[in-house]
Amino acid sequence: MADEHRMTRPAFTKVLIANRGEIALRILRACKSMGLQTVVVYSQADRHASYVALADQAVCIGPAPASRSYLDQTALLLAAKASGAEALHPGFGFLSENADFAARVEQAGLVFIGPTADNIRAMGDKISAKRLMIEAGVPCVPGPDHALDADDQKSRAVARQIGYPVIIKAAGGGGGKGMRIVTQEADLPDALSLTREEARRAFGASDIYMEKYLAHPRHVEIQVLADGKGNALWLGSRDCSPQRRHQKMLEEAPAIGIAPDVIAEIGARCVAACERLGYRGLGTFEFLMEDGAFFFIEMNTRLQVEHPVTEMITGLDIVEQQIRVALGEDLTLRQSDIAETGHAFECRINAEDPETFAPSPGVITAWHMPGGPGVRLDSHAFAGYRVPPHYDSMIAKLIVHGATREIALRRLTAALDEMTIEGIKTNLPLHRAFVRDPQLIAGGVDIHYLESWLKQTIWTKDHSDGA
Ligand code: MV4
Repeated sequence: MADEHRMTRPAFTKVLIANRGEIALRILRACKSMGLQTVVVYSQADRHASYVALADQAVCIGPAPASRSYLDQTALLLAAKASGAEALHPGFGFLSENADFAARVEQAGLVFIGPTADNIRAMGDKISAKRLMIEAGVPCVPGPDHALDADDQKSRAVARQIGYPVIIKAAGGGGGKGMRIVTQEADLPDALSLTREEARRAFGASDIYMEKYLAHPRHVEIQVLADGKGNALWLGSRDCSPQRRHQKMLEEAPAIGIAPDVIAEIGARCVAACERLGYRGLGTFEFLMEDGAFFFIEMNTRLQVEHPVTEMITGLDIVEQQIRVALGEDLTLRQSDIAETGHAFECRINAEDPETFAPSPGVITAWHMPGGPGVRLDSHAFAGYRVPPHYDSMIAKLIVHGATREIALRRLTAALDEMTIEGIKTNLPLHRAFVRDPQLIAGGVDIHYLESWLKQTIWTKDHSDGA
């Protein structure tokens, strides 16, 4: 009887979208396709955003600064209560990987569309995450799976055993914050105390750990989906190596140059880790790949910016899948149902000066978007839209798919050339030049490639707007 009830009555019918911009619209679209009611929240700076008018309900949660709106937990919970929402989708960034917030949402009687607070907490501590991965047989970077001792002599022995260069990381860090490379023993004591102090200040916990430093890896990640009831799937690989200051610029799926049996083995290990953890929802296992070997570095417990490239090669709506497992549905998909077809790229289009990377907020005066087979554009922007200065500068994602990497890359190049955005500066000219780079075309560039290309290439002459 109870089971029958659960089958017929969904856990929620109204979703509050606790985010903004492109991803708020993406989540809104998924909710609408599932027949779910939608509530969007917005700051005063976002009141004219397109998705605010498209949602069933909209609630202003505060002034422009994120700390007083999208990061204001109490305001979000009040908006949920006032609007009658029964679930909350955090999107990415903001509160999406805040375990305490996930717990508060659940305590308020709402469904958090994401992993459990315990899942988030376990992966948020990079040392505990590494230990769990080792237990599940996921290959990790050489180095201990415990925090470094307060006695620096012991750390010196650890570093000698690993071999220089080593990297010191904060347990509470991730995404490039709180890490330091050490190339020789003489530099170790300062690196240890500086990273500890940074960790204490930034994350409130001074635990640090040590790994072998990999000098020229690619950033390869595995998308997973789990229902928290023992069913987990891996949804292919992505290569997100082209980045600047830990901001990804171009992503593709699948990651090329990896033997199918090698990536399938890594995928199976990620699935095993999810099953051991009782993981629920979407997740990403991040790896560094060097000389054909894989090394786990961290797990992201959220929907990611680059999820569309996975959607393009698998044919799945992974936001819908994420919402389905949050509804309490069992995964009915099997690993054998997951097929990767063709190749996909994503360019992150930012409102920024393409040479200085300074943000370029303001009114978009012209907006022409590309189309045609295999071309997808995820954006909340339009002609007349004012890009606010208060948030992340990403205003659009151009995603293309093709039967082969070559076809997809040609479609990407053509689509970038078709696109017009006027009134603000964007990184479109940079993308147009980068997709024409022979090394990028060849594929398999490492995580440092874009930054060195930027230093060495005079790209502005050839592919600027109107040139
Ligand atoms: C590393 C590494 C080299 N060796 N760990 C940067 C962000 C965080 N996710 C981990 N990071 C790195 N960890 C070892 N043992 C190099 C990086 C790194 C990086 C990783 C992925 C994508 C871009 C990066 C840029 C600089 C450094």
